[in-house]
This record gives sequence, C-alpha cells and structure tokens, in this order.
Amino acid sequence: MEMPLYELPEVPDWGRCAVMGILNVTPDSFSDGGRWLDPGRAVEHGLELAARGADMVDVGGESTRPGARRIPLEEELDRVLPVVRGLARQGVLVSVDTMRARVAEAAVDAGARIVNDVSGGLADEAMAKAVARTGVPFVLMHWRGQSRRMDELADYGDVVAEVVAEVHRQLDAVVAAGVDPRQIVVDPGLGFAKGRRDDWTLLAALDAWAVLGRPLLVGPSRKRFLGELLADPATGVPRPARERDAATAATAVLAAAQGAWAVRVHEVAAVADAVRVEAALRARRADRGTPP
Ligand code: PMM
Repeated sequence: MEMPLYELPEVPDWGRCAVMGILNVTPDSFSDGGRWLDPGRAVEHGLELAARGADMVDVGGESTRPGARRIPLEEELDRVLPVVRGLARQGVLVSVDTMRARVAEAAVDAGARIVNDVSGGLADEAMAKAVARTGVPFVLMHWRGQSRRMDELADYGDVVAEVVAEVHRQLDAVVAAGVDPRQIVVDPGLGFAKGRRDDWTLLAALDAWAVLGRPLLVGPSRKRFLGELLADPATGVPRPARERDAATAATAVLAAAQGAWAVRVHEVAAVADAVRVEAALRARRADRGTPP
C-alpha cells in the first residue's frame, strides 16, 4: 500500500462529543442555500463557526437535499477550494463534504484534513483509493442512492440492523481498497433514504453502532424529522428549517449521551455549550461509578 501523504491516520479526539460546523457553499441547500456562495463571505462564516465553538468546519459545494441533482465537477471544485484554502490557512480544521474523489484530493491538497462522503465511497469508485492515499480521516455515511431518488429507497424491515449491516459492507469495501480502518468514522445518514420514523428509530439506538468499533458522527441539523415533530398544530405545516436549531441542539445532546464522536450542525454556539454539559455530567457519573 502507498504511504499516506499526511500523518493523521487516526481520528482526532476531543475527550467529548465534537462539533462539526456546516458550511454549504451552494445555491440550494435546504436551510442555508445561497447564503455563502461568495468565497469571501463563506470563509468569514467558517471563521465565525470556529469562533463560536466548532471543532471542525465541513465545507460542501454540492447540495444533497432530497431531489437535488448533481453539479459538474469543475463547479464543485470552484466552489469548495478557495473556501477550504482560506479556512485551512487560518488554522481551522477543515472537512470537505464531497462524493467525488477528485474534489476530496484537491481539497486535501488545499488544506482539508477530513473527507466527509455522504455516499460512503459508493458514488465514486475512485474515492476509497484517494482517501487511502491522503491518509486523512474519512466519514463514511450510510447511503442507498443519489438524492434525486433517495426518498423512494427508504424501505426497511429492521432499520437499525439493516443500516448498520449496509455500513459494515461499505466499510469492508473501502478497507479492501486500502483505507486504514483507523481512518474511518461512520454515520447513520439521518434523512438520506430514511423516513421520519426511521430517523427516530436510528437516533433511539445509537448504541447499535458499537459493533463496528468506529467513532460515530450524527447529522440531525434542521432535518425534516425535526420540522415534522414541531409542525404547527393548527395547520400541520412543518416548522421552517431555520427555526429548528433548539431541537437540533437537544438532539445533539442526546446523541452525545449515547457516545457520538461528533455532531454536524448549522448553528454551533448552543451545541458547543451543550456537548460540554453532557461531558461534565458524564465525568461526574464516572467519578461516582454510575453507569453512563
Ligand atoms: N447531511 C447533509 C450533508 N452532509 N454529511 C454527513 N456526514 N452526515 C449528514 O447527516 C449530512 C452530511 C445534509 O444536510 P445539509 O444540506 O444541511 O448540509
């Protein structure tokens, strides 16, 4: 196997659930599309996320909202690279949210130190080898197909067992292609080929992921299952995406309490405090010998 380019084979550990701030450099992401398309404003926002307590900032150039269509490679590179470069230069730990090996490699060259692939290596067969070459941590998310048609793929018997088993297969495939298992973080992919009930079931059973022996990232931020939970009681209209941050913070704490390595969120300030509260309580429980 080729030597990795960078000496960061192991996933960083903050001793508590970490906070990944979301920076979508897209015109059409479901809750922040169009706000950070200008690279200068995007870098500014990324720095703001870091200042508010994000341990890492996840830069994405392609929307994956339900129904989204792919964009050309060049466009994704143009959106992502200046922002990755700008943030990395200022010392921010940058993750790149991409399904393309070429984007992942170029972003690592520009200073990204984590690759976050919502397809977990399935959308681009060159991804696993690229990740193995770079040696950086790889977020491998559960994925059943492109966003354009993913809602049709939300069909499960036992959603927890099936999603864990499918991620296990994805994990075996990228390891067979040369990725060091110590590089890998797994993610249930809330909202990706999942119905609302599936998202709740997955969140209720995060302990099931322990069998994979890898850190777990959870991405509940502003997602549909929260909007539907908080729907207007009179009209049944889901709560707008930008008004789901308190529910996101609550969900993040519940994930942290189940041992999540990190949560991926748009609004980081409340979550950064909340994961510290959870860690303090966990430490006291450990001191007292109370089971976690
Ligand atoms: N969700 C979105 C995008 N990227 N990456 C990971 N690892 N996990 C997720 O749950 C996830 C992701 C979609 O949300 P956004 O459009 O608000 O970024």
